[in-house]
Amino acid sequence: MKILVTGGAGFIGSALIRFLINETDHDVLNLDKLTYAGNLESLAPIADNPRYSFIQADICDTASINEIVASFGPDRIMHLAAESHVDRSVDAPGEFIQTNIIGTFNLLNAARTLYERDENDNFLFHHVSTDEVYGSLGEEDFFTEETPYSPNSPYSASKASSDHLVRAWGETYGLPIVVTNCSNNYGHYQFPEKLIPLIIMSAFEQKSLPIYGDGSNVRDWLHVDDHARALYLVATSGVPGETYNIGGNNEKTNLDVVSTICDVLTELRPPGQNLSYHNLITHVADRPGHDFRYAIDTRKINRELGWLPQETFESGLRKTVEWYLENGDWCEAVSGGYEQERLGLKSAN
Ligand code: NAD
Ligand code: TDX
Repeated sequence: MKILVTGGAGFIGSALIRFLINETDHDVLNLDKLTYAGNLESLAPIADNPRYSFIQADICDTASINEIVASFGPDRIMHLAAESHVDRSVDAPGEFIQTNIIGTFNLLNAARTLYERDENDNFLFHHVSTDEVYGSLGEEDFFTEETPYSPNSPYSASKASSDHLVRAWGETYGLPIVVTNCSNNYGHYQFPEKLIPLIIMSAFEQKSLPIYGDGSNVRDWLHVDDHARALYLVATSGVPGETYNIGGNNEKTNLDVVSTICDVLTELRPPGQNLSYHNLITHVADRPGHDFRYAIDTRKINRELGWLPQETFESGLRKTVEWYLENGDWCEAVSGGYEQERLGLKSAN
């Protein structure tokens, strides 16, 4: 099968491509603009494989996208390209509207043209989305595939818009589509703006560890390799027209996550005498519109596709800390001008 992956140089996209190349026999074309978040170093382990190829392109560039989709003629489009960081969407929402909404619209049009041209019964457009489209939960309850959309940040609103476009292309034009909504991912090759790598790197450099607000916000953490397996299963066995929620059944408060990272680091890299990673924890101004809790009801994908996460949070987090400690070169290479500064305090528009 020929699979076009958009955003394959990003965190989840690169994990997916490493999985597709190492564990399946499909041909993969990676289409990525290589924004600050896209790094071909993350694909070094499979870059020389003859089943893998890369093209640098912007999903907002209609002519290029039409040309690439028409000439590659994929059986699957797995669409991950997006602006993905909530704090950046608070500072500068424009790119999120362009890439996440207009870019998805372009890709849907190109997919529709291809589908009508080839009449390929095996074609599927898989849109990779987030649980943040459902908004924020209180102490109880879980997001199901039936939970009404209620996005709160410019990021989640743009992803919700793109989910709706994908659904509409399925209903109106008969394009075979499937949508997955996943909880927070963590693991190796994640850009160090996100909570877990940010905290690991800052702690290691003895910088303060910023916790937004009181740290009681809850996220449901999933290891990125478990997500990649789930995405492949949905892309190959999911029912067109359906949505599948994907989550780790791993709810943690942010304070718990940061404390656990400090514990693991203390064991792996004991801090100097009279120093403590925990003492670096600093409560800072809360994120505007900060969703309190995300938690996924994964029964549909468990029951219908037989998917279960394999990594526990404890083992996955330890591996992740070890990976960041051993891969300072990758972190330096990808960081560019970013130095773990605070983002998302409505500094621009
Ligand atoms: P990421 O920011 O690490 O990577 C995004 C990739 O998309 C980068 O390689 C970037 O270069 C590329 N890209 C951005 N704009 C582009 C454009 N205009 N044209 C082509 N390529 C472009 O993101 P991620 O964390 O890997 O997330 C991937 C997808 O999964 C996103 O759609 C995101 O909304 C979704 N998601 C992420 C998480 C998470 O926890 N990270 C959870 C659920 C869903
Ligand atoms: O420095 C920080 N301090 C802090 O307390 C950062 C960067 C974050 N936080 C908090 C905010 C969140 O409650 O940690 C939690 C996780 O934050 P992020 O890593 O920014 O992730 P989140 O906002 O939950 O969104 C992530 O999961 C869903 C991804 O970035 C999205 O792309 C995905 O859709």
